[in-house]
Amino acid sequence: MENFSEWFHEILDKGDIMDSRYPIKGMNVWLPYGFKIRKYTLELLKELFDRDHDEVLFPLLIPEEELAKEGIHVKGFEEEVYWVTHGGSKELNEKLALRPTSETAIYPMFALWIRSHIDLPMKYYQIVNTFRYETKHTRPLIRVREISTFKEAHTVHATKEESEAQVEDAIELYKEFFDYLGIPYVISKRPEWDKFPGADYTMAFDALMKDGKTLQIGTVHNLGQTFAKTFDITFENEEGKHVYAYQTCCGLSDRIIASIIGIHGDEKGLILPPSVSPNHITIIPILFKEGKEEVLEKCQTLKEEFEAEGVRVHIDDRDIRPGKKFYDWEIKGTPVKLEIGPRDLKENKTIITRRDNGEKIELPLDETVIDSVIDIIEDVNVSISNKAWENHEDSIKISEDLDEIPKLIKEGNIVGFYWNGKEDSGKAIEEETDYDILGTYNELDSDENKKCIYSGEDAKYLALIAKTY
Ligand code: PR8
Repeated sequence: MENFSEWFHEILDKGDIMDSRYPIKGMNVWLPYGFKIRKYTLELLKELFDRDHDEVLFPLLIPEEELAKEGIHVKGFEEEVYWVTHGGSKELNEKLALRPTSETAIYPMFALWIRSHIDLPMKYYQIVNTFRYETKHTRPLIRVREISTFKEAHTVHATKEESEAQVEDAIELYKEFFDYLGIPYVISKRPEWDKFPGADYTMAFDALMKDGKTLQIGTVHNLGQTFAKTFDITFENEEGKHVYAYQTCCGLSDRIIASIIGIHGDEKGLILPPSVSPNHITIIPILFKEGKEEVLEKCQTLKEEFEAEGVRVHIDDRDIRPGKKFYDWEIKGTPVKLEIGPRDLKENKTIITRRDNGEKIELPLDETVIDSVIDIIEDVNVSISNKAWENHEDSIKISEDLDEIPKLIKEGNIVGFYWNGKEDSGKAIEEETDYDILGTYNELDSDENKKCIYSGEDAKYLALIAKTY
């Protein structure tokens, strides 16, 4: 894509998704169509979390004392915290932070709630806005200062093994979620210098956008006992001893919508996966003075028949040229357009246009049309996902030559390389290539006999490097 950034902004604007002219940098306004995509995305995610998590809602403000308690954590967020210092004209006795994330809001309460092993595991999630005074270049949905849709889950466990199993479960949950959206990803374990402040380790999902840059679209953190020790989260185990709990957390943001746009879209605009598209079908009536009533009536009956099958339908009956309607819904990425004019009514047919591949399909306008269109919508979901995964897999290259890495990344690839896992060689690889290590993809068996691309020592991992957002 020629100029991804320009294209992305144009889609946000013309697609009625987001207005980025709000007069605070990094804070944007959700527009009606974008808000609907957000709503359907959240519904899918909530369904997954609700299987074994409970939803809660914590306050936005965190007392300075709590935020500062966990040393490594606060250091990681120090430069990113917005502070509330006044109530009216009166200076507050204690500064209050706008949550950059909610560990230090939630964990003091966990300490009050958790008493015994029977209270565990405890699995909560909340969907809130968080605030981070990002110093890097801000971009709507991608890097914002108000993350308006932060989905964070926090879990507490009796044993280390259970917390590790929870990390795996959260990864499975994310996979299921991104699969609904047809978003391809790589999963890697972040290097020590890039893990979440306070975590034992961080697992991250990265998606490759059309400009060849990867976007971290979700993370799962094993927090070990670090926060439990800081916030005194203990429980009485089966032997009657008071011991510290183990914790995990995971988080997703508005970047989910950014990846839907940036992965599926094309030159003509958005291509929405039906799973989160506000309308699965947009009906475009072709209206002339003559036969107008009959056409609109047919559109309405069809809408009701589709809706009875759980299909989301919109009739675009605006008083403008059909060509303009086609153009608008192309930008908005509605999966299927269905047109009906007086002639179609007479001939008992309708034309369906698929947004993903532009295919036009003529269908008889009889009792078979509902099932036929539903099949097409399902096929769009699968095709979008397959196409995205094919592109993604074609863009992962393994290299055993350090000098070749920048060239491969410039061509839009994520590059796999062998690494001894040591920080000094990792940092040197980043410096020499001028790109970022995403993390380790998998651990190598010793009989694979691979050498570290930088040091020549025995490699321990296949790791990934890319141009990141
Ligand atoms: C946590 N605590 O906070 P995380 N704009 C848009 N998206 C962002 C931004 C930003 N400025 N910063 C981060 N993200 C843990 C887990 C509770 C939940 C997105 O983890 O700091 C990134 O996709 O890794 C990131 O992976 C996710 O939020 C979670 O943030």
